[in-house]
Amino acid sequence: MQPITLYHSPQTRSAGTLILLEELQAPYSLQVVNIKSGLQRQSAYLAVNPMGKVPSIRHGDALITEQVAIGIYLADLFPQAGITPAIGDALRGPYLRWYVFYAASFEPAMIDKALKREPGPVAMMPYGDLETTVATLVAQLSRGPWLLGDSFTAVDVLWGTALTWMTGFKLLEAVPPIRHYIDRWNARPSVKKAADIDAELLKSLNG
Ligand SMILES: N[C@@H](CCC(=O)N[C@@H](CS)C(=O)NCC(=O)O)C(=O)O
Repeated sequence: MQPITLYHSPQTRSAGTLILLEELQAPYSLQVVNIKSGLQRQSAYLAVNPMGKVPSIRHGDALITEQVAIGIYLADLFPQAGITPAIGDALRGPYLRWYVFYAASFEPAMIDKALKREPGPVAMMPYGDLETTVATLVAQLSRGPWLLGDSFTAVDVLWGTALTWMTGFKLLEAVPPIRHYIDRWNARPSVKKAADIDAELLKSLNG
């Protein structure tokens, strides 16, 4: 296996990738890009991700950006972890659906809300309207315990981390299906492990 490097800044979206690597028990090394110091806008990192955003990963010679692409890629690389519905598995389609729904609909809706942007006409918006977007998620989570039902999969890593910060910032109301999902998510050892890694990194960055 070629080496995997995660470009990571503590307590950002790249924490989700860190947790996923832990869930997958993947070998990896960390390259810290402290976004508070503006390293993401310097040429060394822009050569990795011209968008100046984390996460990014390097796997051998391949650079992969965008947390959703990284999540799908890494989960496919380590099927032995048992959290990746394979091509041909009945859960594969729904699995991809919820990955893409996050990036294409849910997060844009939440950011529009956070920035108090006036929503455009429903037919023009990639997510339609905020209420339907949130209701679609809540209906799915109500089936529980995980997004795809009984099986915990890699897509839960994306949603667990995102719903934790979105409810933490009060962008999203923690109605019971969301709250119970977040509680289940935060009880996973990988979440604690990544939080410990971030705490150590923050100590050295601030110290
Ligand atoms: N579309 C990107 C967004 C990543 C993103 O927004 N990352 C933030 C950290 S949470 C970032 O790198 N911000 C630094 C900056 O823009 O200066 C993804 O999904 O991976």
